[in-house]
Amino acid sequence: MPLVEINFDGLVGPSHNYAGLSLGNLASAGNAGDTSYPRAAALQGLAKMRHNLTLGLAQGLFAPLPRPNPAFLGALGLSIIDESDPAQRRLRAAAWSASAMWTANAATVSPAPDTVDGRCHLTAANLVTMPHRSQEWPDTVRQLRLAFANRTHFAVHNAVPTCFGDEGAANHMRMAAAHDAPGLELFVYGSNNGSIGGGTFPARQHEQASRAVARLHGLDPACCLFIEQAPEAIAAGAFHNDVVAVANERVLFTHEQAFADPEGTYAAIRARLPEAEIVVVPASAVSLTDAIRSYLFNAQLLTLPTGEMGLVIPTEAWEMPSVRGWLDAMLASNGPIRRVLPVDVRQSMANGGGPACLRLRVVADPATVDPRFLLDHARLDVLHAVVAAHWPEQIDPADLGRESLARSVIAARAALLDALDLGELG
Ligand code: SUG
Repeated sequence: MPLVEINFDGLVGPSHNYAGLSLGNLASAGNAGDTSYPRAAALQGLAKMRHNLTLGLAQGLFAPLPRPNPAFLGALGLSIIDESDPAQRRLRAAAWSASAMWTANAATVSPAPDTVDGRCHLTAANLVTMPHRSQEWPDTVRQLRLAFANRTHFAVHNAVPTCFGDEGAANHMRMAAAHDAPGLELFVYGSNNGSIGGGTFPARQHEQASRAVARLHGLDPACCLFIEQAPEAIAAGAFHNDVVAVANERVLFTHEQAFADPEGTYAAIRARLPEAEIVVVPASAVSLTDAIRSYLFNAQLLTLPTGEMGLVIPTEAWEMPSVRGWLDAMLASNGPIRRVLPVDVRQSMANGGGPACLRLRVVADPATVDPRFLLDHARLDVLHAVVAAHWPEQIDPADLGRESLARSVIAARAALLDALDLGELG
């Protein structure tokens, strides 16, 4: 059976809110305290999934995790209903965060053609750098173990030890002649926190975490590159590599300031994958600041059924003059990316999550995946109806901890799991 790329998008959870929890993520900080619109956010996400499906691509889904998280709150001596204690505002917001929607951070994935045992390996990401994200992985791994339960084809690993921060596929790229051919896996880590103007942003990906994942997946060391992210990219707000670079098959699409040693990185890629095409956007055309503000690189670079490559970008990128100018010139040239496809995911973008953050790529035969995690138009219609009926219209951060909101958010997720026949995740 054919191995194809399946994009597993995270459905935006009913507790989606803007709490300003992610130091180094400029959108999260800039929108802290704003009113969020969970229903609109989830419908935007579903429209993006439908867009990919309509392009003729395989599309999967991960369900939101339990939020507010009773296990996290309980371990901190806090309770779900808590309307009175402003001192615990950040911890409460952490327990309510819908951040698991950004499934590019759920795990790192090495497809079967790359691994020593010929299985697709997935390692859940520990996400330890941010408290609100550090609580995700035990529930994430439960979901991965259901979706990829077929042990002939998949191996799912627990997160690596929390002494080494791991943010999953957001700091991992794979290049190959084709999805089903053996690939070159690129692990991007930060060894220095980014500092600018007296402030310091954390490097979230530790090199040792990346190396551990490569060993756990049984990768051939000759087919792995460990690449340092440019500290100035972290300082400018690229808290993950996928904010400044994305790869698909033989193409790497990158900002020239993404890596600490760009020329050395390109040479190492070309030495191992001679057919590699590296599309570099110079800072003279799109500054690092514009690249990060627009999320041009937080794009889904996809091989379409026609064989052409398309770039699914956020509308913010299409609307930014410097980015639009560069994209127009690229489309007029003879480059490998032939189509640009803007999508509206503004509610997620306002927390620093673009089209690429919202999906985890798994190269596999869809017939080997639990069908409850795969989508077609009819299942999308069902999800649309559940979200329209149950997701709160809006959340003010001051509402977190309120009993009525907690009840409606918990009931909304239960309705979704029911519709997906995923009661065991309850
Ligand atoms: O981890 N934002 C997420 C965005 C993740 C984007 N993912 C990738 N680039 N792959 C983060 O910083 C904001 C939550 C808040 O502030 O309420 C947040 O978690």
